[in-house]
Amino acid sequence: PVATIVGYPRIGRRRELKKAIEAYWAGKTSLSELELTAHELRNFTRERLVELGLGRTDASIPETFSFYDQVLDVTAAIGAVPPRFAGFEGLDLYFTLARGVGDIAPLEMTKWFDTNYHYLVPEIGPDTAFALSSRRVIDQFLEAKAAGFVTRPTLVGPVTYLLLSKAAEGAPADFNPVDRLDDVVAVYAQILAELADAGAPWVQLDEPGLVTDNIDIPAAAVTDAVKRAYDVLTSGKRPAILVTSAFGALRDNFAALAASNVEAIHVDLVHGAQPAAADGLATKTLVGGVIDGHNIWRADLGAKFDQLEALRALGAAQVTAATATSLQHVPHDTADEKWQDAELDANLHAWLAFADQKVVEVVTLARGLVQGREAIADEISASQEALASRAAANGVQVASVRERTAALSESDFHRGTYADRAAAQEEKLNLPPLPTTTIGSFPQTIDIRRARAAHARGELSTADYESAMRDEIKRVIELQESIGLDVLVHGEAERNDMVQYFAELLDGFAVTTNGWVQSYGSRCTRPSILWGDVSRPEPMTVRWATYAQSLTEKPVKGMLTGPVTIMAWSFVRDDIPLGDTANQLGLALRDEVNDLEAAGIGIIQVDEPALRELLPLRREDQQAYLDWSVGSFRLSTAGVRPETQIHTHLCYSEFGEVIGAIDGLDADVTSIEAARSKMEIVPELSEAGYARGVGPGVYDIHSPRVPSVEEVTELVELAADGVPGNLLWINPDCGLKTRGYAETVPSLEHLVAATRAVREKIAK
Ligand code: THG
Ligand code: ZN
Repeated sequence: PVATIVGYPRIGRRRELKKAIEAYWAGKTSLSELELTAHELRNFTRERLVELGLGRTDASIPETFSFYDQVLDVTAAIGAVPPRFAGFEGLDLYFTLARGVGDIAPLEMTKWFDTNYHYLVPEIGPDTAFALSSRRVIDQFLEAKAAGFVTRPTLVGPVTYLLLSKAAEGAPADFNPVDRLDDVVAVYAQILAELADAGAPWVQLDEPGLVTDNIDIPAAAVTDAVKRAYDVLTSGKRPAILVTSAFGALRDNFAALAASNVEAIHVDLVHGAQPAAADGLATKTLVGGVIDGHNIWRADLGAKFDQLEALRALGAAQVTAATATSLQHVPHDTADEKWQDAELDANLHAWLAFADQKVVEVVTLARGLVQGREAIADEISASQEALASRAAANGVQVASVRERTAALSESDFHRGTYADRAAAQEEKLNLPPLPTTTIGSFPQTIDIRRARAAHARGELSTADYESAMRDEIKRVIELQESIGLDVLVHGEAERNDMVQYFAELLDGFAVTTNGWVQSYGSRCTRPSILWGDVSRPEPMTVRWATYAQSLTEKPVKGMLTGPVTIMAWSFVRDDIPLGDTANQLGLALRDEVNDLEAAGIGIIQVDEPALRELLPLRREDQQAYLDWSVGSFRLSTAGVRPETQIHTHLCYSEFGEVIGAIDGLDADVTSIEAARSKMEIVPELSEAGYARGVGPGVYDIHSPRVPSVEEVTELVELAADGVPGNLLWINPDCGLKTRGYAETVPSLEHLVAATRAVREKIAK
């Protein structure tokens, strides 16, 4: 095939798969109904891809359906099931691996490269037994064949699979999952043989793991693993093999693959430079990943075609066109969107490319490769005109925003010394030792969701909606007072999603109606689209915060989402440096922070749960990222007086590379996840030089379990051992939005009781 894609969204244009899976989990439908929906969705997808221009019978359509996750699919296929799941079978085993049941913990979930997709981490030990255990990949090829398609079965490749695995509990300290490569490859070889028997002309093995810097394994060992794996896989009965990369350059692994007997190598020319010529290419197909599968912008087809022509100079037998990554990271189709503002609607439809538009781009480039550049001259001009219109459009470059960022100076990023701030804050806030608080959100009840949905449909007036939200805020304030918390929150009833809420209120953003992207399993988000220069037309949170503050004598925290997190969970611009957008957002939030302060809010929290998420994959790129990301946070918070206390919240317990950056944020108080790791983070933070307020989470909100007073006391004492009393805050791990009141109230009561007990002990 001359045109192909690495992968396609599988959740369905209207999230059909999500709904079918959740109905099955809820016991509302049978397994056969779920299988039928999935079958129909797969055939619909194949038909749609043919309609968009991919070949029906030339193996250009990749089979990238998954019921939950592509890494879990391999775990199921090779039977790499940890012993605690013994007794489960088939799809029930599959979903139990993903979700756990009772005391059986699910596989851990973690981010897939630098996307917002999360995969399930395999647990591999020296004794893990591997055997072909699920034939879904073969069955789906046959299903396609029965419907008149010849498609390309796809699996996460063996090297990436093991690089993404963690050592099973009890494995020796020097064990690495990659040690099991030969055993895993043996099962892959069996799958390839069965695919060949089924008549598959091609198979795709995704090896994005080859582009990243690995902490545990030197690059040379990874390249050795590539050689070993593909030596074995190319020696047996098999379809032709396409190895895909994605998310960066293959570096030395490119030469290793070129020297191997695989038939085709995919290179990501969006996130990595063109590889150097290598021995062995003369017999291979080079698949040029030129269309970005990770953003939503329409491409300059002329520039992309240039890249493909440059690739031809490497002397491969054939060069073809493809996406740089799977399209699973973008929504289905811009045709499903209609923006209220007519000018914005016309603009975005001309500028954006979701998955379906990107398939058409690839198909167009492929036609150029076959018929010559002239044959696609019209499409190239149209794409360039769209880009020119975007560059010149209202709102893309806003002079007043540019003037403000250009005028920034070093002092805009700095507050006074922490010692001065701490003294001023102590005098102003007059809090007890070990102050108690929560991270910000309270449970989003069904009534709140209903009110928001009714308001969105126009069935509930804005006045009635706002009054319902004010009632909820009042209830949450009274509840926190009765529980005895020291620093209160308004509970965020008025917010749908912590990023979308701000995207709707800031200039420069658009939100979508159907632009769902899978986050993990059946869960999706609708990333906002950052298309123009960002500014804040008017205050966003001030009236909610001041209303809440008017109801209580205790301090109410102002709650904002930080610039890095807003960017991490949106589709960002590709026409200006990320750091420029970060500063625009930093200034917009700074205005909000300053307005909150002026309105009498003495504590303001700016959450950055995604600070670590956006960290680049390559070490050489990380420092520059940390500089602008930390800078934008400081910009947003450095405009306040010393007595105004700045908090931040981070959502993860392993800081790794970003621990220094946390200190760099210069927040007065940092709350972090710590309950599950038994406060390990407390000494790590102080070793890294952090010596300001810290709120290590003392109860795990990710579980519905109510922790006992004793349990919480133990964690509070542990934390108190590592942090001076005047710096320690007591709070749950994370926001309470996803919990119910039934667990939330007793858990917080236990938190307050435990804190009081420890305070008394310390006083003695
Ligand atoms: N907001 C945004 N992006 C995010 C998160 C977020 N990305 C990373 C992280 N959090 C992902 N975690 C989740 C958790 C829950 C859900 C999605 C991603 C979720 N989604 C609902 C669903 O799929 O049913 C839909 C939510 C909605 O209606 O908006 O539950 O917090 N922006
Ligand atoms: Zn959190």
